[in-house]
Amino acid sequence: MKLYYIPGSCSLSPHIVINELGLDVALLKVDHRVHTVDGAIDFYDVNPLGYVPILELDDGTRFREGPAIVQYLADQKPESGLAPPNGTLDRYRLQEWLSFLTSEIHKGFIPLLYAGLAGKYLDTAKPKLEARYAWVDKQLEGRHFLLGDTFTVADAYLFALTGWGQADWLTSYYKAGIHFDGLKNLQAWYGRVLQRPSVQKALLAEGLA
Ligand SMILES: N[C@@H](CCC(=O)N[C@@H](CS)C(=O)NCC(=O)O)C(=O)O
Repeated sequence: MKLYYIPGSCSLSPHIVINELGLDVALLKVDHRVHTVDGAIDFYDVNPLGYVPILELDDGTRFREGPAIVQYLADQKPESGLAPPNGTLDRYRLQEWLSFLTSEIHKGFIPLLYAGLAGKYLDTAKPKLEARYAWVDKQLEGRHFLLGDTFTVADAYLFALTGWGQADWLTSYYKAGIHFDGLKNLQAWYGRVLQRPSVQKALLAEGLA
């Protein structure tokens, strides 16, 4: 398999999941400024929509969309517990989280990114995203991870997104970072996830450690 990724982007989520599972996946870095892979392949030939993550199977089949990709990966080794078994209530709970993360958090960051460029939207977009994070903080009360005691692909996704709130390398885009100061549960969760060897390995490989 191959994973097309942009360092520090949402593709960090499947990258962490691959490390958790110990899967043999080649990492192909996309240059987001010119949309090429290794300076040669036109990334629009891989994904006409131009975005990562893309997972390519050995037979050439390609998957888009992070939430689908991480579930596909987790299902390669169900015993890992990274995704609860299909058809169970917990699996739908996981999908509930992945949908929330993709629409309410992931895409909640986008207006901030453009706000840094255009000087607009911050006043409405930032408080909304901060309110979502405050809600996540409450959900983490008394829990180690989003679904309970077990780390799942939803934690990998939230980790990849949450790094954007304060990332130094994004300050050229953001006018202001997201502040997590009062969110004790979120902070403790972030520290726990950060310590995982799969996460450290992914951050190192993407040049973010
Ligand atoms: N709906 C997609 C969105 C992925 C996405 O937003 N990817 C960003 C990085 S986080 C990207 O590749 N942006 C580069 C571009 O669109 O040119 C998913 O959830 O996987």
